[in-house]
Amino acid sequence: MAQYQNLFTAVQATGPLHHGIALGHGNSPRSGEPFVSYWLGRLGNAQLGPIYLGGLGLASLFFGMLAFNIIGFNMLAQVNYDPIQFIRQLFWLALEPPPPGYGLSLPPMNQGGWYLLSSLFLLMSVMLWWVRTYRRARELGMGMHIPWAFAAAIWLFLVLGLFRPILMGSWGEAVPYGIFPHLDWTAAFSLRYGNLFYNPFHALSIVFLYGATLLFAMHGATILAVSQFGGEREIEQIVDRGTASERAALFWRWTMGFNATMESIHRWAWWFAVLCPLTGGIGILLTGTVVDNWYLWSMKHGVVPPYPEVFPAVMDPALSSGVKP
Ligand code: 07D
Repeated sequence: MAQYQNLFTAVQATGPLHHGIALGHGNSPRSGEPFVSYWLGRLGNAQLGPIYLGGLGLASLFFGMLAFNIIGFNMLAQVNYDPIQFIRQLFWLALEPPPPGYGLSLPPMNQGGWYLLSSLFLLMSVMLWWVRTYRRARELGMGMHIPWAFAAAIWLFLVLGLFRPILMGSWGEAVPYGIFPHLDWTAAFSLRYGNLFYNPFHALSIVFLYGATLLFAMHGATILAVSQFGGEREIEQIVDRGTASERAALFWRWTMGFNATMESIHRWAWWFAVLCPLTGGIGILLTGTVVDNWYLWSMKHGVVPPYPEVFPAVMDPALSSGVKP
């Protein structure tokens, strides 16, 4: 018997085009004529638009485009404005922060000045977008869960690019813009501070990263598995017996003895996701400011056993001259 499957066969409910609820006083009009696309409907809602742009959205896009263009044109200049080389070398190109010697002062434009300017614009863009999420949620009478979760990500972004460089006294500590360059920075950062795996907040951050992924997989799978009983009407079913919700809950109670509720699973997921950048930001803020070498820190606090006596004493490589005794 053919069974209803929903892993790839998305349900497409198409009705008349809908412009969304009426907007109150002080709102901008929505832009764009909405239309329906079958292929978009395979991924999400089939209707595209209208979008609410508003003043904040426009301003955010404006500053975001400025940042993007400053980064892009700096990279283009590095390949002598050769479009072919720009494409070929794109993953290796970078806009780097100022060299450490400039501290927190303003360097010449080609010595990190462009980096600082683009960072300012990127920051303005992200902050304006945050206010936009806040205001749109308010307008729809929603809770503030999305803006506050976004704020947690912005916390890590600010620690990496603003708070820690200021505490360290140098813009040179900030992360370069570029695909491989930012990865190289990440690896170099870990090596410089004695392996980030030994930073307990990095470990916690990974727990929440993997944990959020696992919870989302469990929840997504559970809801798809009971969608043939109307399981996507998650919250309203919580109060009913014999529903998709109850089957979903029973599945987990049978297999692992405990189950979240249709409401609490979302709180679990929210906290795991939010705690990932929250703990991560704490870990980065402590690195180089409070702790200089996470491996030595871990040995001192009994997290890792010291090397056996057969080896010479381990010392912080950053303190050594690099010359073998
Ligand atoms: C970065 C912040 C939000 C970003 C915002 C950006 C735009 C862009 C662009 C206009 C993601 C707004 C910007 C929209 C517009 C233009 C052009 C969120 C961010 C708001 N690690 N590690 C983490 C693992 C190792 C290192 C977190 C795993 C090595 C450093 C996470 C492994 C080394 C840092 C994580 C592993 C190392 C991290 C990130 C395994 C060397 C961080 C969480 C299995 C490679 C960051 C405490 C996140 C952090 C971080 C996972 C290994 C270095 C949990 C699984 C040992 C330096 N690592 N890592 O949500 O918080 O990021 O550390 O090996 O700074 Mg790590």
